[in-house]
Amino acid sequence: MSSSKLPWVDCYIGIGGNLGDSVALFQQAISSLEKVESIKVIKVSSYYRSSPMGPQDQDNYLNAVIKVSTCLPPLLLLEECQAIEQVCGRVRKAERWGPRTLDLDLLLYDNKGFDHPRLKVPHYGLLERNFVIYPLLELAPNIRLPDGRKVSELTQHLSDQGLWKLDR
Ligand code: A4P
Ligand code: MG
Repeated sequence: MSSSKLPWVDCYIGIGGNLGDSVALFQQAISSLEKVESIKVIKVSSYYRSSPMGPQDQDNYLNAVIKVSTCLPPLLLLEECQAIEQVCGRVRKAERWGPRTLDLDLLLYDNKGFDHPRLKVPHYGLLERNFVIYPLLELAPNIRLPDGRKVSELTQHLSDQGLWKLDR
């Protein structure tokens, strides 16, 4: 029975990668999300090429944001995302912010905040990363943080340097 399930809520997932065929891996990840019964993919932002944050001796990234609706609680949504990362060839290495095939970060879950050892929402890097904010605001220009602050106002001076929107 579905009575134990939560109501459907909107969530935003950041997607990034810089190893392998990133466009194909993004498509694979999006189709994998669509196949999960408790997740509906609502909209995908434009794809952006971005210069790497962290170690500079790695390729540019491809980034985008996916809006989903889900009845999964946050930790189960994270686990679905991590399972998809694995299927798409993600290997976790010791190097911080090193190259990766696919990274799925849970940016926002409904209008709620979570602080759990395995999950912090909003994602800790949300407001500082142009490769997250520009695609997010493309999907949801009026979105707010759980504390009510408007994301577009908090990031209005965030430069788009090192970020290139791709034609699709
Ligand atoms: N975790 C906690 N909160 C969250 C959340 N909101 N969403 C935990 C996802 N995971 C969350 O993540 C480490 C742990 O964070 C997880 O086990 C989960 O329980 P990870 O994906 O295993 O490792 P990571 O991604 O290497 O670490 P981190 O610090 O999350 O890195 P970021 O922030 O994902 O940054 N440059 C460009 N241009 N574009 C990029 O997309 N990405 C990174 C990685 C570096 N440089 C980049 C980009
Ligand atoms: Mg990550």
